[in-house]
Amino acid sequence: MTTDLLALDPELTVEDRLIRDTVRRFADDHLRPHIADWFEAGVLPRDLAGEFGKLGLLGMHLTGYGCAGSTAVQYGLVCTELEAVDSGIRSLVSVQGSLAMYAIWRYGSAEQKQQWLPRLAGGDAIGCFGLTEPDSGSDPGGMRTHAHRDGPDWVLDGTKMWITNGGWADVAVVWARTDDGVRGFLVPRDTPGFTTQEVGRKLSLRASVTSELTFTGCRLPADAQLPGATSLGAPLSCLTEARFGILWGVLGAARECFQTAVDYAGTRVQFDRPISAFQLTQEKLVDMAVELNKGLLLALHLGRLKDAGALTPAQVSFGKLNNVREALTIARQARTILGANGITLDYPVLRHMNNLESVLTYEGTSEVHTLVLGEQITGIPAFR
Ligand code: TGC
Ligand code: FAD
Repeated sequence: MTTDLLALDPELTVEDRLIRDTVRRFADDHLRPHIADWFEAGVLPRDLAGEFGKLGLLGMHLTGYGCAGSTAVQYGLVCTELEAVDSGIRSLVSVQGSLAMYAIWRYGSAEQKQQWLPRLAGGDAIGCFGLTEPDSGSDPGGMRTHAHRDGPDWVLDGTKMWITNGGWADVAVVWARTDDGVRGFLVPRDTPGFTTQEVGRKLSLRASVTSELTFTGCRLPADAQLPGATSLGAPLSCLTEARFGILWGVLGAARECFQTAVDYAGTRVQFDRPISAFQLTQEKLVDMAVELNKGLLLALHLGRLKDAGALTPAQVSFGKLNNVREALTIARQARTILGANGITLDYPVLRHMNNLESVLTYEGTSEVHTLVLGEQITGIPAFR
């Protein structure tokens, strides 16, 4: 029996498979045995960042400053293995590498890169990325957080909401309105006036730190500003990086749900037969396998485009829209196959399903990505 119905595995290089299998082994040994408990308790051990740093996973697709310089496909494969455990674990890695580190790597000064990137790559420091606000999510251009000049300094005021890694972060990459448009700032943890508050009572992404960041008269030196970021396009370009990881990652969650359903259906007996022998169950498993493999094919294609420097943001929207939507459908189908057992934390499917509800919303909702593609097709932006 195989789940690799399109024979995609041989398409990977030996190095791709080595990296993937190393991360899968780490996940089996150190993450999978604990994840249900972490999710139930609503915690994630902070020292995982150091472990991921040692494995070279943080900012692995970036070059220099202790980053591994891996290919986009390799980064995608790692996201898949991490999210097969839990979306919260992939979130930790993608916010660190694709949002916080990428912003500094692409838009930071030489000093900012030198100060932060090696520590972030090693997991000795944690970063977060503050774009969303309580009143501006899909429309980040409506942000209220603002920075104004006071002599050579900047003074930052405002609130960011739903920020992954926020409560842990040693440095926050914060996007704010200025007299000259949107700019990015590096705000160290100990900056007076910078506080964080955890978002509680979550039913999704429980094994992830999600925080509100508040900035009250935060005085920052002139060199806290990211010199290369000169418009809203800068944070949006970071989102493209993170969305790329997500379109691979969710296939891990989908794979875990699919495999759980196949295993369960093979051993669960009703009406004197394993439920996998019923045509209706087989139809569900086939639908899941078809979408999972199509998603992988899409991810590999987009990964190769990215490695060739030819991937466009709209193509990333295509991948994020399709793969998250299909992963969620796969999780829901798996849940039905597990019957009542599917609602517990003894199996990963409802945990994944709940997580995927967040993934459907963050990094651009399915509606936003639909409108991005709608604009590609018609030439008419329908956002406003
Ligand atoms: P618009 O006028 O279209 O664009 C402004 C400038 O940005 C450029 N641009 C992009 N560049 C790179 N990548 C992209 N994806 C880009 N999208 C737009 C654009 O070309 C333009 O450049 P220029 O040079 O002409 O100025 O901007 P808009 O305000 O109309 O917005 C368009 C829209 C709705 C697509 C955008 O606002 C959007 O993507 N909204 C969704 C917001 C979002 O995804 N937020 C995510 C926050 S971070 C997060 O969720 C982390 S989750 C944790 C985890 O990842 O694990
Ligand atoms: P809204 O923008 O208020 O949208 C609500 C609904 O309206 C959605 O269905 C949306 O698609 C729809 N809608 C909005 N505009 C339109 C339109 N023009 N046409 C049709 N429908 C529309 N943000 C960060 O900056 N950093 C992070 O690290 C981060 N981590 C997150 C972690 C978690 C667990 C979650 C849940 C969110 C996180 N976010 C983060 C925030 C996330 O990016 C936003 O939730 C997301 O962009 C959507 O914004 P919103 O929740 O304000 O929803």
